[in-house]
Amino acid sequence: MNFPKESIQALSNLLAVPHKAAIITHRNPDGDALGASLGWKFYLEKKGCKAAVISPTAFTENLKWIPGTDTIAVCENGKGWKPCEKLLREADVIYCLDFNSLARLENMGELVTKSRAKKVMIDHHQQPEAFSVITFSNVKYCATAEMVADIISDLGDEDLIDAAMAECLYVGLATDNGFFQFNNTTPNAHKVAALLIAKGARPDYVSEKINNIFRETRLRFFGYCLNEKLKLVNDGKVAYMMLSQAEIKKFNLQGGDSEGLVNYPFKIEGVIMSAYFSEEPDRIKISFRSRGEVDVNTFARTYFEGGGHRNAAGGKSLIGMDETEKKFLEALSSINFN
Ligand SMILES: [Mn+2]
Repeated sequence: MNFPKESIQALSNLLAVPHKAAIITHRNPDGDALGASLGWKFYLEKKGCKAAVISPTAFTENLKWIPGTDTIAVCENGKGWKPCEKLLREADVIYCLDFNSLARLENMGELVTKSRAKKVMIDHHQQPEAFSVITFSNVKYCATAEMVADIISDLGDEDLIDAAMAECLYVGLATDNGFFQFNNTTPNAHKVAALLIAKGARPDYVSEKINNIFRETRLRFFGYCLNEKLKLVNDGKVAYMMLSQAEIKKFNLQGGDSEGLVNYPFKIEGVIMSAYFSEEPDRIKISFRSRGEVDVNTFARTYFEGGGHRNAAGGKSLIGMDETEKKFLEALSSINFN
């Protein structure tokens, strides 16, 4: 057993009666959010449930090949709101995957709060809110998809995992641990990977589909950022890049095109924290990454209205670029880099 017996028993009881399920994940869903949600959807369908995945915003092009993405109810700028609302209103159970704070749903959080449906949380982020009747929350997991696989095992249903499900879950697992490179790559992550590969997930295919699909202009944008925008401070321990709306526009970027850029500065020996700031019409969006003990979750929560994990977090700033840079540089003094 991977999870507390009582939680698995409660979920098992719930699944004993086929129900209408809505699976919702966080805004700007990543590989884990979509992979875990779709894997769980396929599983629920095998258990006789009617299951739909809801995304509170659009998702990036590079994830659209994942099996089942064409069935996702997507809300973007108010478009698609009605079908999502209907799914949430009519659901018997709402499964909340890869988030633990209703704020991560933007204005859809309210619909989840108001719904009469039972809520089940499956998530690996820190500091969960208490809104679910059954809660699977464990920060030791590198991915929600890894949790989903272990939950299915605990329920005694490994036999139900088919190739499509396995590949969805493998996407979530591999993207959240940087294809088994980050420090959240545990023996269990490999154990689950072994199971999923045995069930038909293709590691080479998933890696190609996720990692090697740049358009030429995107790679040139990365080149521009690294050549012209990268700054190193704190004795070369901290790297950051700040991109204005005009620069982003010049490269004709599409959603998700800056994804992964924040990790490149770690190629430089000695860098242990990296930040990427991109100016949007109403905010500056920030990604933080770190190595080892440097806690960007706390940093993002304290200074930039965000959060996430110790080594990967996001935030935002509503002041201008110059002020944001100044605030960032000052805030760095709160971190012990030794
Ligand atoms: Mn995740």
